[in-house]
Amino acid sequence: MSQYPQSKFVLSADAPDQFPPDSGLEVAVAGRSNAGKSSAINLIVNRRQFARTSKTPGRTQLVNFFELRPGRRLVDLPGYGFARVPVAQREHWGRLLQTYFESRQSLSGLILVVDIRRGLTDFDRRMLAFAESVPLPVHILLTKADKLPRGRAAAALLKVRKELGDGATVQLFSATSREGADEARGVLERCLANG
Ligand SMILES: Nc1nc2c(ncn2[C@@H]2O[C@H](COP(=O)(O)OP(=O)(O)OP(=O)(O)O)[C@@H](O)[C@H]2O)c(=O)[nH]1
Ligand SMILES: [Mg+2]
Repeated sequence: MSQYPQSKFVLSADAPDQFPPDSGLEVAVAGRSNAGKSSAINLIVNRRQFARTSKTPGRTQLVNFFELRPGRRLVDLPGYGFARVPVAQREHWGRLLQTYFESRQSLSGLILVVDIRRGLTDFDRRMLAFAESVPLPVHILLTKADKLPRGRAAAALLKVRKELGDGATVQLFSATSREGADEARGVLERCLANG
């Protein structure tokens, strides 16, 4: 059963004036296109195809708001770094994300989803710097951990942890093997507990 029986999709926004009321608290999920953001949300909420996943990068092109329970939300952000998107659209997403991060009062944490086989990319580092400037607590899900042997997954975790220092927390995660779901839920709930 879902840990969030009251969870439901709220709306998809293509412009800031479509965002739902900025009250309560919410945690945003960001990351490169195709990293596994929507899959991570589905495992955390424990509902299949709650957030839509796809093999085609760039699937989530809107800011999708989900309510976990009254006044507590999870936000699926459009993936960044997908090259085959027209420049105009990429700029539109960029502005949308920037407005979201700069104006959203209820934003209380960021979950950054990173494909463990790629590690942190420059896009991710930019996102981390941005979160630090807000400031916003960041938790990284090194996802698709099922794709690596245990030893290499552990080494990847150490490497990212070293690079981050105290700047953010990081864990192994897999939407396929369900590894790390409880840990991620714990971090999410701590972010949603204050206020
Ligand atoms: N093996 C494995 N595959 C995964 C995992 N998480 C996601 N995938 C696959 O990776 C692809 C992309 O997953 P999504 O969750 O749609 O990724 P996303 O980050 O939401 O992508 P965009 O919304 O397009 O930016 C899909 O084919 C998923 O099935 C995982 O933990 N393990
Ligand atoms: Mg997605």
